[in-house]
Amino acid sequence: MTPVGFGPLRRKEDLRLVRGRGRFVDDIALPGMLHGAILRSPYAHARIVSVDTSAAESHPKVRAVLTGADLAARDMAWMPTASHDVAAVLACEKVHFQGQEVAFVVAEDRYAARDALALIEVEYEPLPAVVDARTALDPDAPLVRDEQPGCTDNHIFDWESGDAAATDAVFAAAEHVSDCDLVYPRVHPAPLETCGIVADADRIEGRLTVHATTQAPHTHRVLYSRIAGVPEHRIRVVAPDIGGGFGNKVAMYPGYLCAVVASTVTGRPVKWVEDRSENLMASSFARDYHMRGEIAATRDGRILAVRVRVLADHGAFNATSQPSRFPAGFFGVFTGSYDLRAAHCRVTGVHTNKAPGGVAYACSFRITEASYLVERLVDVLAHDLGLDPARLRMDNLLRAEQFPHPTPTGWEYDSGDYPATLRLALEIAGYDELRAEQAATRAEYERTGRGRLLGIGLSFFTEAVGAGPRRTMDIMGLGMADGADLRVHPSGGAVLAVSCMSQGQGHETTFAQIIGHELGIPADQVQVVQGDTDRTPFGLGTYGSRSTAVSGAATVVAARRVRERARLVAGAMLEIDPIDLEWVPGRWQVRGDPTAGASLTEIAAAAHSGLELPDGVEGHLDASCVYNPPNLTFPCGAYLCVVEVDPVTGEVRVRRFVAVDDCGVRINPMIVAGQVHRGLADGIGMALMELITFDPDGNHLAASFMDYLLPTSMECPSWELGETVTPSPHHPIGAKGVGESATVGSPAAVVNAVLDAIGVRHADMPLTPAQVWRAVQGRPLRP
Ligand code: PCD
Repeated sequence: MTPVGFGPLRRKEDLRLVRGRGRFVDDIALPGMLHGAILRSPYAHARIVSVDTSAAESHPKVRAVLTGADLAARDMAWMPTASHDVAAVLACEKVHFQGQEVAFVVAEDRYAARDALALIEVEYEPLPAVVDARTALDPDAPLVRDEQPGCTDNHIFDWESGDAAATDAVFAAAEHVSDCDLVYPRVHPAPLETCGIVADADRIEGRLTVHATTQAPHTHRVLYSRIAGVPEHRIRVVAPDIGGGFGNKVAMYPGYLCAVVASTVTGRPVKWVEDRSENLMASSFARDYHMRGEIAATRDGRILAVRVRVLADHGAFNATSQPSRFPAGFFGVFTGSYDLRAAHCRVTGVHTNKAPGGVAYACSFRITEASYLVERLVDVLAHDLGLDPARLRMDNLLRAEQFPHPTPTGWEYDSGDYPATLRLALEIAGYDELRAEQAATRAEYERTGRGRLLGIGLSFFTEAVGAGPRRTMDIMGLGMADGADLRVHPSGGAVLAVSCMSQGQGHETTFAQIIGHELGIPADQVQVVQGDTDRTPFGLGTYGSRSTAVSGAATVVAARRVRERARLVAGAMLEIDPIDLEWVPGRWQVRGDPTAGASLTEIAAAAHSGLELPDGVEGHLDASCVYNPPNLTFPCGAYLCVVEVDPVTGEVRVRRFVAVDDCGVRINPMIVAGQVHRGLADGIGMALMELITFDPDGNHLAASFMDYLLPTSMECPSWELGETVTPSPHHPIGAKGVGESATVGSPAAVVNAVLDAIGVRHADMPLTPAQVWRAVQGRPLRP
């Protein structure tokens, strides 16, 4: 028997996943299945003069070749994006970035499809490319989107948040202002499993079945329907096991649509799975924000206001996946965790000749950038004023009694005890002893010119996760609410169907635990169904750490509805007014007489039996819920990183990492710890090694894991975790999301630690040995 309710329960899905019995998209083989491959542009910017597919078509194993013109004939050459733009499915008149999709070959096997790509003749007329966002708005910049009528520049949007006048006034009167230019470089979610699809268009039944790597099966079904013109009830989207998403599997990619069209054209199922380079070059990137931050304070360190100017590089198509009214995502939370008088930011989005996207890679829509900005600014301020960064944070954090806290940019933080969280992190780390050790190693270094420098870096973050409410948040017009359907069988076991979709987060376990907690039955008596639009209720899916906050809440409410139905049935069974029954986990019993009652198992049997039920009581115990969250949940955390830097080589070793997270009530603390470990590794990766970069012609310089470095256990210390618990006041079990928290909070802690070690005010990520060495030497840094 597994335990009932919340607690560190081993993940149910691991039974199959750790034995190699997971079933991923590439494991699917349908009878007669063909294989697709994509021809991609070698140029970042070029006009397409001609495309000749005849040689490829005559390859003996090739069954179809699709070009932009073929898709244009079906009105499918362009698809809508979640950010009010369109993106090319297959390029027609020109290519906009290196790796852009130009043609799709379908053949009897993957090798033949790949071989035939080489037989396609494309004549390109290369054009100058705009690669650096900082030059994208220059009057002579090449126009990325000149195929769009009326295009005169590379400008996408201007967006602002906060009160400009009030902020300017605070700055004008402030005793001290610190500022800093920061780049949050382009990085990639890089899930271990790349993106893929098996599309099966059944001409006889007129049905389209799609097995795909998608974090949002229902949203994808709506998109297939809108783009391909097939009604939703004839489309089934199935997400099987997914090998990591991290936001990379939220968007709709050209390869998916090409496979759908190819299956329609050939009448056979078509599989397309991208390789690593394709994933790194062409699917949704993240970040790429150029930020200028200013922070106003009193001379003794009372933070008053923050002012920010951002240039956002959205690549060739504005294909950022985020709620449609938030062009810069939730960047508005750049005020961080502090008690500010005023704040204002202005974000300008521009096109460049780079892959489209700007995905919420492990943060709720641009909060990683926002959190990094403010946590770096606070350290810059500490540096400029000669204050201790821990003290400075402690003095300025929002206090527990200030919640719910309306921020100067219009958010309402739901709950938190920030000082307690920071205090705990400092305590676990032994902050004062660390500072003493740092002083000793520095003195030693100055005396001998040898040794490593110790650095201590802090960050405090507030995440905003669990989008909607649907009143203000939608993706392409679909309000951000999610459903849960709960069926209780005659034997008392249950099947829960949810609209969210696990990519490794362990939903089969945690969602069963939620039911277990609410109904008092063991989690192994609850089967969780997800990732199949034919079998699950509608909802927007899993990203922005919204599953627990939204689908989890829907699950709680559905379970409580089941409990209320069970009460009515128990009343009939016990021949007593249901009012006189009370719930003890797993059982309705007569108030004041614990011996008289019925367990949920007995009630379930009775609910399906011939028992005479009162008028209006339907029988069975099934219930469902569509949950429209009243607000986001706002988890927080205090992180402390200790590094050792070799000033001679620039090498950084992360010696310790303390992470205290507050995600409200924890359903499964073991899974939460795993989620935090994952995000901390992410932070080390982004801070020290991950970078998608381009040469001036727009050639992608990080298209393999030889160049795009991911952190491994070798670079990670043994994590030291702590927790505080301030339940979300509006979530039915007080839980807040946590999946992305550590990715949001950790980069700043690592960067702050490295810069603290070498005594440098600012240097941009990634802090590779070369970058650190330049910083130590006072040489120009990587731009
Ligand atoms: N939890 C608990 N408690 C609490 C919270 C939470 O227990 N309080 C748990 C749950 O239930 C789950 C997990 O934990 O199981 C998580 O959760 P959440 O926070 O709600 O989240 P979700 O929604 O579920 O998920 C999502 C996330 C994201 S978003 C991301 S990036 C990442 C993360 O998740 N991804 C991933 N993590 C992970 N992991 C893994 N393994 N894999 C993956 O892929 Mo985005 O927007 O998409 O970018």
